Amino acid sequence: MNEKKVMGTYTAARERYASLGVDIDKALEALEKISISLPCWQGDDVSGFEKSAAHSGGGGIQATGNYPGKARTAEELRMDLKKAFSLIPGRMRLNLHAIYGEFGERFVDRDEINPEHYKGWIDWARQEKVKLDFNATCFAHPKAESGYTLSSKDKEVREFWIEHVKRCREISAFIGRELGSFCIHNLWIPDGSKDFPVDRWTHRALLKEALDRIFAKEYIPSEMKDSLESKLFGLGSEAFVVGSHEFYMGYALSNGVMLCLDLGHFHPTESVADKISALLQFSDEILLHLSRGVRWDSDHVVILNDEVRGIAEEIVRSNALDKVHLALDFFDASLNRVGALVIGARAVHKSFLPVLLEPREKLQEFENAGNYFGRLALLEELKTLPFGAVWDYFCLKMDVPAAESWMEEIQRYDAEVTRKRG
Ligand code: RNT
Ligand code: ZN
Repeated sequence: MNEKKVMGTYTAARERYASLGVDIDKALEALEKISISLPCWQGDDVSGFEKSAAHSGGGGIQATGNYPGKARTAEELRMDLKKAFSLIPGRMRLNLHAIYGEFGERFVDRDEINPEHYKGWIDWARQEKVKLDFNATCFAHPKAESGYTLSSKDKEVREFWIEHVKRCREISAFIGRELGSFCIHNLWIPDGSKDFPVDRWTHRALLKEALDRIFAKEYIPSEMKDSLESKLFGLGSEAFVVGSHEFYMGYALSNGVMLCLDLGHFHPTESVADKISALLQFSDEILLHLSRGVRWDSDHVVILNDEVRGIAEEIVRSNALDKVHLALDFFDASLNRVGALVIGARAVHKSFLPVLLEPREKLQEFENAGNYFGRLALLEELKTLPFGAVWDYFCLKMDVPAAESWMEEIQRYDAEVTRKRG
């Protein structure tokens, strides 16, 4: 889309918003500050770079599809991510999983990883002006095949994963220190069972004990912050999940750790948006895994749907933009992987714009006066305001392609780069 066209529709939109008393510049200033953490695992179907047959099933994470050209090495993945970043406006973060270390020729097991293995990523992040987040990988490993990791009744298995997660926290702090910005270490474990257990208690008691040992070491929050991610059910954990929402909410609130809410990890009719203003009364920060649940899957590519808009509304209306950390979490192997990242990131970023452009005072006034007709009518009218024209202008301002013009770049990259991979 050319600049002249963008400016034309933007000028008209600006007038329309001005008639409602909305300050577009202020909205765009806030939009510019929003940063979203991109999941490195969308680039290669959660495969990672471990050199071993050890990396096998176990852990309920399963990408489906076989679109050609997934990244096979750290270099390829970084190249793909750079392409994605070039098509996304705003400050970027990259979310790494422990299995994405650069381990050299030797097999390095999860209880042996150290900051050295992530130096390549840190150097790259510094060069690209990207901040990093980190995740322990407690799945896709023979020691996760029983369905239990930190909450396993087998002491050896438990100790192995405790050591892994401790190291992941250490690595996260190292990353944060090196890059001069906090690194969020998120912990999700697959623990649970396909059928109804008779003993839920012991697994939860063991998980609590394991977490206490893991979190015994304190780190400086400006270097690293911990978060805990619950789930409702997963592949192979349909009947019981040890780390349920109540479990982690209890743990997080009583231990000063952040909670991570994944949009795909709740009952389909449950509103994650509604939880934001509730949790933030008791916790300073939360992490969101922006995902899209479809039937039994919790990891489809994020789109601009009502759920995502609802999240953006709640964050902005609660003045919580600096308290809620945003991360995308999906892996879809059935379409161009770089394009999927761009779709998700642009959708989330875009979802904030209509809320930032709301005449909030007016709406608040109606509500306080009990004028529910006014509130509902204005909210309905706001839905069709030309925020797309403002978004296009914002993209140009941020030096990334406006409107659908970025699609061509993905198609070119697909033909010239990713499809040529063996
Ligand atoms: C799994 C969790 C978890 C993972 C990533 C890969 O259900 O959502 O966050 O998707 O860690
Ligand atoms: Zn998640």
